[in-house]
Amino acid sequence: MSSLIAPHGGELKNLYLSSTDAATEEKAATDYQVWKLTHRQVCDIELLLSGGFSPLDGFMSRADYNTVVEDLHLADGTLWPMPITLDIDDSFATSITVGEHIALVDQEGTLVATMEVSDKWQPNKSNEAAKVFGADDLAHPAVAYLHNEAGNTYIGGKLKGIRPLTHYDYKQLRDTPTELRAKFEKWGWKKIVAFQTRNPMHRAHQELTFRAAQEAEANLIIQPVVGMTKPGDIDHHSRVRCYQHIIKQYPAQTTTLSLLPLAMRMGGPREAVWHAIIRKNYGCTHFIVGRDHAGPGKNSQGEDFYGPYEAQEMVTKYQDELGIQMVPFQMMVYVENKAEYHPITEVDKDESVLNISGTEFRRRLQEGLDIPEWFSYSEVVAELRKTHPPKHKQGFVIFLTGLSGAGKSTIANALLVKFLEMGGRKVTLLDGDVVRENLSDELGFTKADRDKNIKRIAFVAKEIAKNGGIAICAPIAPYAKARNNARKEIKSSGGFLEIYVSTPLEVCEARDPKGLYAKARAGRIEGFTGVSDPYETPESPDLAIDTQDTSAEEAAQRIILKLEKEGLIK
Ligand code: PPS
Repeated sequence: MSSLIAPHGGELKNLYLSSTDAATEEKAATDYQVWKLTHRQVCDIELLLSGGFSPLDGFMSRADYNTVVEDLHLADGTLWPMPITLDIDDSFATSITVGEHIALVDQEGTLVATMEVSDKWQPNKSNEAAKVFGADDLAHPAVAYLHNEAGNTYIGGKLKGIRPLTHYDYKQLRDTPTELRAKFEKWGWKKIVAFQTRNPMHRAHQELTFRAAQEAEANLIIQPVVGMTKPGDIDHHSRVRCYQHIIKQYPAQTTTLSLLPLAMRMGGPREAVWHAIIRKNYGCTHFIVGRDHAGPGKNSQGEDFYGPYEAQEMVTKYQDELGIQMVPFQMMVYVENKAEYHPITEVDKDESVLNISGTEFRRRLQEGLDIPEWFSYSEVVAELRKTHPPKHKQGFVIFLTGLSGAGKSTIANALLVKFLEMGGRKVTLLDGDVVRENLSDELGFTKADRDKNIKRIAFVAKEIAKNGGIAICAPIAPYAKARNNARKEIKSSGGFLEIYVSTPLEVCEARDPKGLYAKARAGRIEGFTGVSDPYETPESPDLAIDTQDTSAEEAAQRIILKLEKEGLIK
């Protein structure tokens, strides 16, 4: 078996041209059609060019794609479990022909590589989903990506690398496969165990990796993914600061940290095989595969997509072809009477064990609850608390919607001063009129213009909430779809309450504070909401307030109580 382990990884591709050839190719590329790479494609191309995806020398051809999807091997029989394809949209697909060279640019428009298009085809996405991810189920993030984000056409071809992707963050922690192999060589590291992670590491992970390295009598590399992980994961900037604390817990000279710009697919068993090949390319000899490796969570029936040890089984199946040794690992639990971590399989029946699940950990972080020292290092918890403050310290948006004259602005102003009196968070009022004057002065009141107006308000409010502030919005926002989009957009960055100011049209019209209803009835204003333009009543607002029987003072109090109930204020 050991003869199969390639010390420092075996053959490595390097798809970058020499500087003179790159300069010539860059000139030629001015005549090529340009494809702007998506975020995921940027991650893929970085690993293709640097050799992290060796033996691939470009985005997959149709023949390789087919055999990889059906049988986890490239057309030449080499083990490779994951399709690495370049998906494009319909208009680019019609504009290019096989045999043509294209320029691939990053999100800023910088030329990264050129590709000679050798294949162009329309994949059967449902078949790809079923074969690669085990189910054509949109609850799987990679399947959702495949159907909802990826283009309908794939193109394949060999790449010529012009320049490496630019990263401005954590430069000292980023290594190419060549650089990492050279470090191992220089440090005299012969056996190296790699640990893959997309989560913050706590004590159990530290214990697990330490034991794995000890058992293999090897050095250890913590190689977290910083490209794309599962939607909703903790951002990589926060995680890397946690890993920098964790790394200090290992004996000196034994362990290193290096970031991997991979775009994960959450493909469980296939992904584990893929991760192992990547680690081999980075010069590692051993790779830890734990419980539910790269698991995507539950399917649409509420069941796990993969069994907890399916990834280990698949890596075992292909062990002889891999050239890197798997180190399987069981779940670690804290044994209370021993005040130590042990693999769950080594714990006596009468011993009491403690564990905090990932979901419970996130809940405690959200609620600002205690996270015990036996579970995580205090430096790690402090780091996470900084970027993930408890709910009552996060930003939120109060989105008031209702007819002109319903009382939105009056309530918004009452709330504003109450929040200012409470202190603690910065408050911004985005009132309908004020926004129209400052952000949307070129817009009218057609449906398209109103939708654009709400989109702008949602964008600004989201930025405010993301940075811990309070945004009070008070537009008419007559269309349900635009309001729902605003909720969706903002929810990922903070709290959101939709308050329907439900004062009926007759009352608003009788008030007519700006005389607009009278003008609308007289036909002097076109498309006036409630008179000659629709208002779609919110179906399930967080609160509905009718200002006929509720004063602004009372309305503000009701909103504050609701915020308290939601845990957004304390
Ligand atoms: S929207 O639909 O949400 O984009 O409207 P909004 O930006 O909140 O509208 C701001 C104010 O514009 C005045 N106004 C009109 N309202 C509705 N329909 C028409 N055609 C119209 N023309 C001008 C109206 O005074 C809105 O302010 P409020 O504070 O709601 O009275």
